Amino acid sequence: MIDPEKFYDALSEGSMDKVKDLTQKALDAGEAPEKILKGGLIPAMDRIGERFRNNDIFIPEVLIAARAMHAGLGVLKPALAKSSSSAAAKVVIGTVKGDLHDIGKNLVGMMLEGAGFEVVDLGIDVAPEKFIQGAKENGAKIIGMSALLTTTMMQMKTTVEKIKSDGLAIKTVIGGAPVTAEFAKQIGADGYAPDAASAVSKIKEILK
Ligand code: B1M
Repeated sequence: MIDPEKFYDALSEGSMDKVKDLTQKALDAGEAPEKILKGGLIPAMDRIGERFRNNDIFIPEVLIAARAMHAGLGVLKPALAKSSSSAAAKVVIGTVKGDLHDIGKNLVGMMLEGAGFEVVDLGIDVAPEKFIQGAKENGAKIIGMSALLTTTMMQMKTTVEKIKSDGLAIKTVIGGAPVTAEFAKQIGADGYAPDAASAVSKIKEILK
């Protein structure tokens, strides 16, 4: 049984040990890793975001919550990897230039690895040229971009435009809280996914 309140309390305290413990206990109780994510960790982080928006907490608190979230994701990673598998193809992922948010991007990476993809994670603050260079160097046919800020979303457009103007056969999938399917269509991206699990299905669909 996943108790979202307990996950929220542990994230608010920034307690890596508590978050790891709760995650491990849920796994030991037979809960599916995806359920622990959607029913525990993600709603807890959303509540942290809500309090941040309301100026109820500030960046240091958000940072320690994010660190604790990473600790929980670390416990889930092997379980997510076991929960599904598919053909290995390379996917380059990263958070766009000017953007330092990496929790969602890391989740996408984990789910892709869990689905059998080989993930090349370029990290945060990735410029359009770096995405393209990363894909070329690794022979990846698809780039996954994440953006959490309305101000950095346009970096996705720049990357898509550069891929097209260079005539490269590289597909793009985008996501992140402010990103929408409509925006993806507007900028000519090949796909949009609202969450990490759908990013996997979208990438599979595009590579088919
Ligand atoms: Co920032 N931040 N932050 N922040 N932060 C947001 C995004 C914000 C919405 C908070 C708010 O105001 N309520 C707001 C953005 C407003 C806007 O642009 N509209 C904001 C702001 C303003 C800022 C700063 C500018 C604050 C400041 O300095 N004044 C600053 C910017 C720094 C920068 O990037 N240059 C900043 C800094 C930070 C921290 C460093 C403190 C920290 C990041 C730590 C880290 O990532 N290591 C942080 C955090 C943690 C957040 C919130 C609270 C949580 C984000 C998160 O990790 N969510 C966030 C509020 C919120 O979103 N509720 C907020 C959990 C994560 C699992 O969700 O990343 O959305 P998410 O990923 C989802 C989907 O979006 C999707 O899958 C995931 C779920 O399965 N997805 C993809 C993500 N990428 C995908 C890619 C895909 C497909 C799906 O395909 C490739």
